[in-house]
Amino acid sequence: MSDRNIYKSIANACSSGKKLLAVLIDPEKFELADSAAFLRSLPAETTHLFIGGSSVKDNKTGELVAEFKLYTAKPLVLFPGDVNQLTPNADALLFLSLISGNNPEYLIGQQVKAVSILRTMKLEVIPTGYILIDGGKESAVARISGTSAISQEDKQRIIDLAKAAELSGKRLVYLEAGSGALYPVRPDIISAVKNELNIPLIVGGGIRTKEQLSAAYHAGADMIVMGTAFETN
Ligand code: 1GP
Repeated sequence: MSDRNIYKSIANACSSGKKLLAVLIDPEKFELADSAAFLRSLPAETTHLFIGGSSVKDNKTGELVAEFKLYTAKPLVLFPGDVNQLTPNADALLFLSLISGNNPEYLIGQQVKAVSILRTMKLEVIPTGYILIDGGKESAVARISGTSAISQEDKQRIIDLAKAAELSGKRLVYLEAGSGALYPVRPDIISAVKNELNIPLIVGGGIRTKEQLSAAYHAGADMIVMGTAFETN
């Protein structure tokens, strides 16, 4: 457990216009022995490390968090696909609700299962509205949750979902095109959502180039999540 207030630092960055960059590491696809070199190789702009995957076996998440703690002081934030990925040594947890889909297991089922685990952990829990948007191919999130991504043509629904998340008490909204998406969430969607929100906006999925990164920031993303770009490069 950490005594840092991760949410407050994200919200402060958001209100002062500082842009945040989270690098996502999937413990299932990562060699622990590479930790030190990997962390050294990240761009200086990296502000957070997100840790999670669609399905991670055994205690790989806990092992990865413990190993990373040896080499970095950056906040380690859990971004879990399910309750098996909760581990006490992280700095915070994105408590995700997949509000774009109608699968109760990912709207509230996993969250209820998490409670008895979280009671033992004292993790900082950040309620997050998670919205899956079409990125040109079926994502692991869609496959595992059995829900469909929202078309980028359905802009008003994306805006309304994001606002509904805020009005329901979520502290963050995450627009997700899916890891390895062929194309990211369109800038005009990001700016329309941002215009409606009073809480920080995270955008991820399919962002690989500096141009895509700055387009998403310029449109209003407070934090961008990149995973695949750092897996292959
Ligand atoms: C996935 O949004 C993240 O949950 C990151 O996506 O791997 O495409 O960068 P990429």
